[in-house]
Amino acid sequence: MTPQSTGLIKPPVSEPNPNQAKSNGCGCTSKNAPVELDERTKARIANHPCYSEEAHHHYARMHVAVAPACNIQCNYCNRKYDCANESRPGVVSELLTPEEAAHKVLVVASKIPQMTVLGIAGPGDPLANPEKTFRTFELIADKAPDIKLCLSTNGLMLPEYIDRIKQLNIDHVTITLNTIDPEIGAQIYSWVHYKRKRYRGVEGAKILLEKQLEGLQALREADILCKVNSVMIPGINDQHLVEVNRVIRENGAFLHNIMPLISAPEHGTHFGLTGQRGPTPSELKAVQDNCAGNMKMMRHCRQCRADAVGLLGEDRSQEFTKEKFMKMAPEYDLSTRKEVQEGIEKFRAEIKAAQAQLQESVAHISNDVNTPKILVAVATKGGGLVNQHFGHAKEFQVYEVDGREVRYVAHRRVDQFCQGGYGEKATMENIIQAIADCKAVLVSKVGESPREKLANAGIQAVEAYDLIDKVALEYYQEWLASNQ
Ligand code: CLF
Ligand code: SF4
Repeated sequence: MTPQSTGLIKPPVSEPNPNQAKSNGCGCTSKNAPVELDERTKARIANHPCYSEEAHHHYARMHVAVAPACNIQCNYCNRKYDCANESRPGVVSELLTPEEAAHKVLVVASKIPQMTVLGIAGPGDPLANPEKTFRTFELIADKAPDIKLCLSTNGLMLPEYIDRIKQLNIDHVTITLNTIDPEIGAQIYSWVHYKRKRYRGVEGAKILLEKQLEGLQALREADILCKVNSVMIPGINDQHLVEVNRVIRENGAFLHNIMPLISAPEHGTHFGLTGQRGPTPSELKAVQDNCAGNMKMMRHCRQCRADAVGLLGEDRSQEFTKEKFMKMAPEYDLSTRKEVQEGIEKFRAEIKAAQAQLQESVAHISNDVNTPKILVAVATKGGGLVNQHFGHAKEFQVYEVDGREVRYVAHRRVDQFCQGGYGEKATMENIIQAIADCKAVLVSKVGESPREKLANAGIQAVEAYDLIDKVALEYYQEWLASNQ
């Protein structure tokens, strides 16, 4: 079924989105036009680690798992586990009451003052559990007013709750919208439960898709920032996602997060059991690149848990299990949090100044010169720095470098190389496979043995402790000189 199929949901008449790519004047948008944000939007996302790629190096989010029920069945979800629309498949979170959740948020807010966002993303659909979800938000808004509230939903009930969302000052909402075509939707959703009735196939998908677009429009009208998640399912919606991107942009979405389908058979999902594969990293990147000229694309999503805590690349949820956090005092202190966050902002300003200087120093590379693009992997603990030992990395961030720009494109999860002081052969192979398309890996330190193995695989290990942009550009110049 093509996007032009007769079943396509007709999007409502749209108004221009102020944050989409600039038109080139002939009505279509240039693939290379930068997506510029207005100042107000920039301020609204400045410390949201999902909505701002830059912020994710510095600020943390947390989720509370208060919403167990769901009103649809996605073929990539097994309801024994957390909602796979906003969480990593195969994970089970500890369910909390709104009061327990509020206690946990206050505990985390004091232990991790750079935690700026509270999201509710499951373990089912937050709007299929409206009372628990909104009660939790109410408690947080009352006790920790500086924390931004964030909600992720499949969108079915969004039009019904838009006023409540606005009232509660929930400024960021994610809709998982995988298609605008009910025929494609019928291959993704096995049923939709709406107003006490269960609908299957195209009929069910049509209801869901209409509500999702209606919800998206309503968010725009209510001036609430909306991110759209789309799960990329090869052979089902992969070719269609560019069309999805166009429609959501026209209807007010601010950011598009195309996530890979994860369909391990052991998760027991329909797709997992029927052999539906997920996309390769290069297939995912190709679709993201195809959409990138039109609106901001999120590429740093970690498909986190419904009880995730910490920076996006780290998982501190085990430090705050129910057994542990219920024994901790909720010592939320607004002034300490402000102080820490002011320190972060100072540090960010310094990084920005250093990056601006860097840009000046590479400005001599003419824009006319078509310098090749390469990928480099980076070991980082955050802060926009190369600052992690090769052996300690549980993921590598991948950047595309062309001599002028250093652009975040993906992250690759790996098994940690250093395990009790010893690196394992199998772990090394797993790491090399994960970053095989990178020319170099930028790390604060690396041992002789892994350095040699990386070199044998054609990946140069570069040791540095500095700005990611700086180290990547310096390496690029070296690489270019030896490859010309
Ligand atoms: Fe949570 Fe989602 Fe809000 Fe972020 S996560 S509800 S927008 S605060 Fe972020 Fe996690 Fe990706 Fe979600 S990395 S899965 S996009
Ligand atoms: Fe699962 Fe989330 Fe889909 Fe519900 S909306 S079926 S919880 S992935």
